[in-house]
This record gives sequence, structure tokens and C-alpha cells, in this order.
Amino acid sequence: MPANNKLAGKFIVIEGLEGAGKTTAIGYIKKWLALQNMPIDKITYTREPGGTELAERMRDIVKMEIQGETLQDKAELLIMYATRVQLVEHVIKPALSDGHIVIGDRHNWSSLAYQGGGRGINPQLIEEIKQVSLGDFNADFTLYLDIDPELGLHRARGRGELDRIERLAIDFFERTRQVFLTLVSQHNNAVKIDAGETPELVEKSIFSQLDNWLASL
Ligand code: T5A
Repeated sequence: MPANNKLAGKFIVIEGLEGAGKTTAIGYIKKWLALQNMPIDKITYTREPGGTELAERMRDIVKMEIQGETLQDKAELLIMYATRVQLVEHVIKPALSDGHIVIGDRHNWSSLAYQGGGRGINPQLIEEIKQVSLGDFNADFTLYLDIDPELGLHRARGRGELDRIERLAIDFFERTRQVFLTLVSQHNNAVKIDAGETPELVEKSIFSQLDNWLASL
């Protein structure tokens, strides 16, 4: 079967800390998809939180700081799932049904890692919210870009001012990273990429992991 037929209807997710290079990696995946003769109009890109008009407005709420009122951890978690439901139902599922490949900049693992690991919310509670809101909907393949949080935040600072979450203490990101590492070790359909390497080496690793995954389909 031609590669582009195998890729139709698949959902690839890129996960990682801030500055890991997720946005940059999307450019590499775009190049790889062109090599597989995937038509441009059959590729859908998403980002979380966000990706629909309502979800983008909720993203603004999550990113902003309001004087005198703290966004509660559980409220933050629920907003993440509210945006995800909007995106999955309005964009991702219709695109997959239409034979697109969907490339997601973050998905469910970000909630387990940031709200579970970083904020310390019980992972069982997160799993229950995930089941209620999304059921068994999951990524087909996850590329986790692993980076030392200090380096990631240093890179993120280079592209502008840090937002509400990015200004948290480094141990928040250490805990977040640990959950990502545990998740990648528990899933056969996920791989870890060393995102601390040069862009050329990261691109090479992503190409080789995508080649392996494609061969397994
Ligand atoms: N969040 C999100 C939750 O808490 N729970 C959730 O459920 C979800 C979905 C989203 C925030 O929300 C949180 C996590 C986040 O705090 P965002 O803006 O979508 O925020 O995501 P960020 O991770 O903050 O996006 P960044 O732009 O910071 O990171 P990227 O996309 O990983 O990095 P990228 O590609 O923009 O690269 C950053 C810089 O590094 C350079 C790039 O040129 C760029 O300047 N770079 C490299 N430099 C050297 N070597 C390399 N290999 C490089 N790769 C990239």
C-alpha cells in the first residue's frame, strides 16, 4: 500500500516542555510527509490548548494573569479538557474521517504531565476526566521531545516574554518532565527524541522514527 494511504486517518502528536522544539519539529514532519507524497490538502495541523475559535479564547485565559485572582489548578485542568473536547470534536475527528493525517502540537499527555506532574493533581482524577470527555480517543503515534527544562526555558525566553505557566519554578518543569518520561516508557506507540541536540540531529532522529513507524503500519 502506498505510504500516503497508510498515513490517511492517523493522528501524530508532538509532546514536550516549552522550548523543546515542537513548533520547529512540525516543519520537519511537513518535509517528511512531502517525501511520502502526502497531499498538502490532506494534512491538518492543530495546537493545544487552542485550535478552534472558542478553544483559542480559552487558551488566552490559561495564558493570562489576572491581578488578585488565581486560576485554581483544577480550573486549569478543566479548561485544558474543555479546549481539547472542542478541538477533537470540531477539527480532529472530522479531519481523520476525511482521510487527513493530523499533526498535533500537544495533546492529552500534556495534561497528565503539567497538571498531574507539575501541579500535583491526582492522575486518577485526570484519567477519569479524560474518559468522560474523550473516551478512548488517543494519538496513533507520539513523538516526545525530551529536553532539560533549563535549556528549554532558555530557548523559550529567546522567542519572547514568558507566560503564566512558563514563569513557574524549575522544579515544576522537572516534575512535568518525569511524567512525560514515564509515559513514553509505558507506550509502544511513542518514542523519545533527544531535543537537546542540534536542529540537524533532531530532524534526523524524527525522520528515522517516522520511517520506523510507517514501516510498522
Ligand atoms: N499546557 C498545555 C498544560 O499545562 N496542559 C495541557 O494540557 C496543555 C495542552 C502551552 C502551555 O500550556 C501548557 C503547556 C504550556 O505551558 P504553547 O505556547 O502552546 O503553551 O507551548 P510551548 O511549549 O510554550 O511552545 P514553545 O514555542 O515554547 O515551544 P516549542 O514549540 O517546543 O519550541 P519551538 O519550536 O518554538 O522552539 C523554541 C526556540 O528554540 C529554537 C527555535 O528556533 C525557537 O527559537 N530551537 C532550537 N534551538 C537549538 N537547537 C534546537 N534543536 C532547537 N529547536 C528549536
